[in-house]
Amino acid sequence: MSADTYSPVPYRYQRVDEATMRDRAGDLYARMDARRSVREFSDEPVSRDLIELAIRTASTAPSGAHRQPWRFVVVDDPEIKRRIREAAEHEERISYEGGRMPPEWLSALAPLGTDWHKPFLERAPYLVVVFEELFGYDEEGNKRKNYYVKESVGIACGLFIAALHEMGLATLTHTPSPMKFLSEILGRPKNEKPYILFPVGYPAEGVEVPDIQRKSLDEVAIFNPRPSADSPTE
Ligand code: IYR
Repeated sequence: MSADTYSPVPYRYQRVDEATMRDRAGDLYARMDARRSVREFSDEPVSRDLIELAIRTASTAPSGAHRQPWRFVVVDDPEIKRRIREAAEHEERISYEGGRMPPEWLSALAPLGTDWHKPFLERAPYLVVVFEELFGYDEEGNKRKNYYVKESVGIACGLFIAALHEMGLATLTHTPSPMKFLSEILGRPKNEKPYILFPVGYPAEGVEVPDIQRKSLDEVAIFNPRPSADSPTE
């Protein structure tokens, strides 16, 4: 743990020339643009050290007050995976067929072809369940606040997805809802809340994905906007 006073060290920064910057950025963009969420996995095993490396990369994320409020809970035990699938499908069935998801939500999901069946929860070699650490504890056991927890954990999850994709593994940002069963099955303490469940593995042979497009740069990036008459002010 670092001291609770400001004691900076030099940043080992290595500048590269602009051509190299463009090459690297272009290569990374092309690789990331080829990433797709998949819902069907091969049961081919994946070495544990690869999962550990992806978690290390995820854990380089910036976080509020550097609290690093993420926990990556890794499951490859078939019996635990079975319990997770059973509980997730129970909740998802109520969501999809028991009226918990309103028609508008169901129609938003229609192009993704999802339903309450989640066989990937048993078939993928790993389930990585990310928990947000809502608060921590100091040395005396008193509660210690964390900051920007959702933002921090979201950034870590983004890096995790990128790390998996870079090594050729597939995943899915799965959020069975509600997710409380994950705390129970995995015996997590009350200061941790389930955030996302990532099945991780190789994609199933011949897997298909929804025919969806990414927004163009113009749609997602706005340079130097000015106040306008119809922009909301409150
Ligand atoms: N949790 C459900 C429903 C679902 C919700 C959203 I938002 C998605 O982008 C995809 C699915 C499920 O996992 O099927």
